[in-house]
Amino acid sequence: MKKFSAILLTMIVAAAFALVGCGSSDKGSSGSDSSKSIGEQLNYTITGIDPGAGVTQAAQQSIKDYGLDKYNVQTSSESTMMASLKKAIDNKQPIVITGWSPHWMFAKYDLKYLDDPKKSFGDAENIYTVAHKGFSKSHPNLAKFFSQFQWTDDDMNAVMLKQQSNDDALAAAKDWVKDNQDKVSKWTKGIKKGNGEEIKMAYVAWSSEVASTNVVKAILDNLGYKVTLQQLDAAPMWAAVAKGSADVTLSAWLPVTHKAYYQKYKDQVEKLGVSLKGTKLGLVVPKYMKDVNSISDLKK
Ligand code: PBE
Repeated sequence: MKKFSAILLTMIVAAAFALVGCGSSDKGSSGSDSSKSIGEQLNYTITGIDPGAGVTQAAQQSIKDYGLDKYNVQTSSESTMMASLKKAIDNKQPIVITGWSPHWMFAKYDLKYLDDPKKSFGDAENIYTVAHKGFSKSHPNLAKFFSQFQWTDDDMNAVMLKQQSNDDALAAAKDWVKDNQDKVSKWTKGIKKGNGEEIKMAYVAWSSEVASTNVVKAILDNLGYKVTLQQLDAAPMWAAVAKGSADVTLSAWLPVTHKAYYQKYKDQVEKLGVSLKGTKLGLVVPKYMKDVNSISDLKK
């Protein structure tokens, strides 16, 4: 009899443990478990993009600058990072990503940049149009166009949002070009029409660059040029422009983000202009992460 009650007691205790166990795993699947530290909740992971992106290097630098010793930057691609962000937001879970502006993420979600007093992510910078050296001599007309092509955050955001709802990035860009002829006519002022002349543009599959590159293709194709686009990772993209297998890129963030690439190739390339002023990079979190406002808060 004694033995039987001992078994019964064991069973009750086991059942109770099982219930508690269920309860805590429920907690894990929705919302954050606030008994854990911020680092534990994040699995010590900064969700990032491609290894060749400047923002990836800056995130790695921030780990050093702020002593986030246990953290890692998980590299993937922008689309994978954005899918992880969506999933975290759907479940109201904590996440920290490598963000930048302009980007459509800020129109779609309630997000905030983490303060970066140590400037691991640098200051505001510009997006440059960079060509293979000698381009402005061999293509003065197109070089003039590129020097005149400068737009704003709002313009780029409008194109990025159109491209979010249209899988055909070029069709979305053409749409925007059609509706913004006042702007286009300023960029094409004094530019001669092309005669099927070919130009190769290289870009990286970042939303900001997909937007600018397709808009320029739409405009120049309309003018009678034949623009071909080549999508590459950041390092081969810079190499392609340097060696001349691509003519031009609109994907050069300077002076900081692509500093290493520019230093490497500066004798083989030339700047044609600035297409957008005042960009920003940083670590970005959903606004519901109320206790995390600066990069050093990730240590909590
Ligand atoms: N980005 C978008 C790039 C430049 C353009 C911020 C992801 C980078 O980090 O290299």
